[in-house]
Amino acid sequence: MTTIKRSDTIDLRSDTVTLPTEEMLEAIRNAELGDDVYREDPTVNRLEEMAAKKMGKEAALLVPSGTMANLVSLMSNTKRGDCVILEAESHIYWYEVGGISAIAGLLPWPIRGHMGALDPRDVEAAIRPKNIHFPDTTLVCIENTHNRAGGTVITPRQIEALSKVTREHGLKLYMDGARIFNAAVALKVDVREFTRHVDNLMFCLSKGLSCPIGSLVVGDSEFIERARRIRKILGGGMRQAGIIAAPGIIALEKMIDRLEEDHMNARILAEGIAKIDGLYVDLKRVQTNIVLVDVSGLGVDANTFIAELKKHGLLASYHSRTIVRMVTHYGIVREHIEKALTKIEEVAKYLRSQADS
Ligand code: TLP
Repeated sequence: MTTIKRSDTIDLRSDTVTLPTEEMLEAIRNAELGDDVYREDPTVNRLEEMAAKKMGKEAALLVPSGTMANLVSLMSNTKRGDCVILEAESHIYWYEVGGISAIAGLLPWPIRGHMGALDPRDVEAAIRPKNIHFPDTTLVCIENTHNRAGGTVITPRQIEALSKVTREHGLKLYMDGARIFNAAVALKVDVREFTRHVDNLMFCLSKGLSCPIGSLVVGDSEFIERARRIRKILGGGMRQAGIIAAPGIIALEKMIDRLEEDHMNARILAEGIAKIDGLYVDLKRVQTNIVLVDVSGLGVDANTFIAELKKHGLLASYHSRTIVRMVTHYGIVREHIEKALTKIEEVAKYLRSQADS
């Protein structure tokens, strides 16, 4: 049984809007609890063990959000003042309120990737040599799937190529794997194909996997011990966190394979939009559950288009001046996609008529 919002509005702003399943709510109610700062919450311990095993790493740590997972990981992989190479459109660089500098005290060194993927040669060229003037470059971050690139998958082979460079130069390789299961489902491979070449990573429970809260930081035991202390410094040490972990266990057991449905819906949505006059979708980028729609052909900006969609009961989010983002997720079924396409078509027609008059 599923819990779906009783509303006619179709919400494609993000997969973060998903609601927990009935089974998750039941699991929260029945979870065995303890104080997790003392490491005595059996449900949290179980989820962390499951997550580590699934990712092929030694240990894992539950944190409240993806943003905290990235911050804890940045701080656990570096020392203050270090230089961190990351993709110029990455979530860490764009959407985390500058925590990388404001809290972790790091110098972000952005490099533009191709469809979200960093070129190992660009990374190698960006590593600062030992020099009195330069900070130490100690970490490279990748994002998989890549949100702003349109949910694109960074392949295991691309990660392996990057890891050769990071290993050669003694740097750590970290993956913001907020949507790593979308990547695994898209390529139909075990998630460990993506994790084996990185030193550590995080993934989110609260996006496509539909949990209300939670992300996991995963890596070797020493790294996770550091991460546990840093989580505490940041105020993220939680007590009876089993109420967060319980739905997380269900997510790992039951919500991964169904991501395929979100990917199929995104594809149908993207192909439908691509046929509408004045709208453009780069279909190569539609590899998982995100669709980026360029509305510049209608002569309007993204905010105008989003406001019109809203009047028709369809919610989408802002990506950039002329690009609108739509994300498919649990709770959105094929019928919603058909309805969404009708609404988008109506809005496009209206805006075209406005441009002509
Ligand atoms: N992304 C959200 C917004 O913050 C943009 C979204 O709607 O897509 N890494 C990646 C790749 C993410 O997409 C997000 C959330 C995070 C980290 C942060 O996770 P939370 O929202 O749990 O802090």
